[in-house]
Amino acid sequence: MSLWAAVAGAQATGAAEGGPPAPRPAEEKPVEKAAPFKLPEWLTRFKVWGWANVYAFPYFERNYPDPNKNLFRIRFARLVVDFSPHDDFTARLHLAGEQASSALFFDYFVTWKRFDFANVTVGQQKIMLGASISQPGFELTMLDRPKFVTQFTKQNFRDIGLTVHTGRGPTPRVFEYSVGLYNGTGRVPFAANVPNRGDSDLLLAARAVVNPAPLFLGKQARLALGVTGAVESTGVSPDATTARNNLGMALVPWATARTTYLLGADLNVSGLGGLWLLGEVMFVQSEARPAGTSRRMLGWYVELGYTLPVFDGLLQPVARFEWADPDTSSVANEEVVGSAGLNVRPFTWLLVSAFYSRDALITPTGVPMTNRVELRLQARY
Ligand SMILES: [Ca+2]
Repeated sequence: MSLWAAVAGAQATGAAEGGPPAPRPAEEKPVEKAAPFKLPEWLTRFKVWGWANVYAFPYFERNYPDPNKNLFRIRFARLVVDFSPHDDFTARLHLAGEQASSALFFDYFVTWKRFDFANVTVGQQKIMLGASISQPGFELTMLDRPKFVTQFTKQNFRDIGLTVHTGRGPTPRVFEYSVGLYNGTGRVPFAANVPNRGDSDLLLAARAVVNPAPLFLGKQARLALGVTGAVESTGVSPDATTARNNLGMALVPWATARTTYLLGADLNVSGLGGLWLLGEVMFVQSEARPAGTSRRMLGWYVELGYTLPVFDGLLQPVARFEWADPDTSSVANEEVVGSAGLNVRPFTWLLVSAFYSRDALITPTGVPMTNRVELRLQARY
């Protein structure tokens, strides 16, 4: 026994050498405490979480064609199960209840995380087609993503395939990337038929982000510049339903084989004294095959927010301006949206927001406007 162990042992019994024996409490019976309930080890490797958004439309111009006319609707209702059977692996099942669709499998994939600079994700997953799409739904500063971001890309931004990417943990990074190859069919609804596609009908997507802020502005700061590129080849003639899973969704008007290219650039500034800035430009070109018609689309937006240094940072005024042209070869078909609102976070799990937006559709005969007031209640669990 070493000297330190001997001293420690003596102190533990209250009988250090040369000292009086420690008094023992008389007649005290040991109290039997119930052992705390412990989950089996394998069960702790599951994490179940999600979020739900309820929207309300207290003011909405009902002459405008829009499917969201009800006073209340559920925009997001999500349940995610992450299972990590081994430190190098994560498996995810992401269930979603979305408007105009029944419960769906959004994500089901496995990620191999052995190397932080090259994680590999295989399965159905979200494709990182720009800054707005890369944001999780529960972190959206505005009520929703810009309308054109959804229209220019694909339904739910998901596809089946393989992605190699940098680790997606909370540690800030100076460089992030993702490169993926997908079958281009899009998100596969549960038990629904999916059109067959030729072997060469693939979607290739790549994104890189450089964020030098952690090097000189601290770990929380983000000054990130991103670029995104994607190309998709579609061999079958998409109909109105399946086209929603192709790049450019239903904005590409012809039902024939086509090749579509997407290019995007974005800037995100956050973690600097309450400032939030997100700007993005996106260009899409689709070409019918074997040759002939082509369609070009261009859109951009700027989003600005500021977390006020009062009430423990509870209040965040936000605003966004977005402009989109779904066909650059024709005039008077552009759409301009301006919106402003306030986010309130009384608890970390609760977000309450109010937004006003004004949507202007430029047409050859005039500029019809739509004004609306929308409320958001988001709970995370
Ligand atoms: Ca135009």
